[in-house]
Amino acid sequence: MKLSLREPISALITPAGTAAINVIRISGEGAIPVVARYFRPADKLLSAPGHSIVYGIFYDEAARPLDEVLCSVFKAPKSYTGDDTVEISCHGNPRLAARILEQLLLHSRMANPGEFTMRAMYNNKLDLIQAEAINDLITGPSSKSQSAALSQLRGVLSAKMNEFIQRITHLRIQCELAIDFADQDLPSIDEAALVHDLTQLQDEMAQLCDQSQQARFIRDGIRICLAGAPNSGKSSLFNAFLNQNRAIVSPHPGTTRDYLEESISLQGYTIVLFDTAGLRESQDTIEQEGIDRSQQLMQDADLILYLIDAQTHAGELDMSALDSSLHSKTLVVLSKADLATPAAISTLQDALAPLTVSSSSVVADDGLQSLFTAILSRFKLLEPQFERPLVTNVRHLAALKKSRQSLGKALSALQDGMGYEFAAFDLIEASTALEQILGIITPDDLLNSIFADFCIGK
Ligand SMILES: Nc1nc2c(ncn2[C@@H]2O[C@H](COP(=O)(O)OP(=O)(O)O)[C@@H](O)[C@H]2O)c(=O)[nH]1
Ligand SMILES: [Mg+2]
Repeated sequence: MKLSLREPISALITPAGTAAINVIRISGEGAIPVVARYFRPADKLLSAPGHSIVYGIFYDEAARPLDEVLCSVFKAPKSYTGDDTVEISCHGNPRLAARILEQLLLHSRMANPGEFTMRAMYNNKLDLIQAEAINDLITGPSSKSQSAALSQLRGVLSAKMNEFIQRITHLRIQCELAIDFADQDLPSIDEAALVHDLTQLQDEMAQLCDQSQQARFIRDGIRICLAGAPNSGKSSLFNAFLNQNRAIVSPHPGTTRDYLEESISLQGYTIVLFDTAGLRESQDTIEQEGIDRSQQLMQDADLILYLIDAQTHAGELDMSALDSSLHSKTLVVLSKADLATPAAISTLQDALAPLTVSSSSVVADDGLQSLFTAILSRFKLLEPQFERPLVTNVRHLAALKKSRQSLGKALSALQDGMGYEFAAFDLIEASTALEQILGIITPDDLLNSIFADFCIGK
């Protein structure tokens, strides 16, 4: 899909529905005269400076007044898109907004999803990372995912990518000089320094890739599965996390058969929490199906909270129900801590080492605090995250990995004495991958698919 970057495009930019006001945006060459066709006083709109608001009446094609509106005027390049833009605020009746948009569409085209932002990118108002951050900022489910998006919008990650590109370019120029002057009697380049810089760059990229796992937790939330023997207190803990009586709590083992799923915010991070059927051998086919589902949820979870009743130790022996491959993502919770002595808890804790153990009580004051801290520290989410660049987007991560691979190839080329030509070629590949992250050179198809995820009006 090849789109003209000049023709005016329009869309409703507030949610379709009854509200105090609705806003319709038109942007592109001639956007202001298009609105002026339907707006009185037209001359006031046509002569309005950028960043001003003009009050007037919007008429339809047949010169019937439709609504009293405010037109916010933005002039190129000082607008969201970088082109002339008018945002018409009308009364919040969806039919009115539709009528106004209808008139504008006689002289403009309906904007595609994300097209305003796409134009902003083509007009160098923002790079692709920042454009994608805008979508994340709109759709981010938690305050932390929004902070991460905002930091990307403010250019923290872009700055890092640009720095990487500059450093790669610097290395490439040295390789190219070495090629050009190979047969001359000039001082040769310092190959040890080149290898050193290249290794350093590769390490920094590797670190950024490693941190992306954590970034995924910030962006998409952490999937936590409650598991353990029947009656160990899973449903009670589930309800305590949610702060409501969502799951049935009962002293009868085997109450929870199907699983329950709810999203909550834990200190600004999204947690997707699953309450599951207790793990035990069961003759009941429905309960057994529930237990099979619990096993599957444990496989898919980022963290398993495995509950052991601190008083009765019931479930302790059932640790065998937990596949040993899952131990590394398990946090053992000694539940009902209010019913056990600190000494008993500490003995249990020692017995369960080297697994990480925390305790909880849904009846004691602050009985969940140490568990919350244990969860967040496990994902290294206790320190502030957002001053440093974070790769939260899979597309960015894939490109970063590709770039790091190319650096690795360049390094081997140098170390194996294959010649600077090879190293220079690999370095070009390495920076190309990063340029794709920023949208400097990104194929149209990819751009279209990225912006297709946006909502219309953005
Ligand atoms: N004193 C105390 N009792 C609890 C606690 N958590 C759960 N219980 C009780 O333990 C029983 C089983 O709880 P439930 O949440 O249904 O366990 P599940 O089968 O693992 O889901 C219920 O009678 C709860 O009231 C706790 O922290 N302290
Ligand atoms: Mg239950």
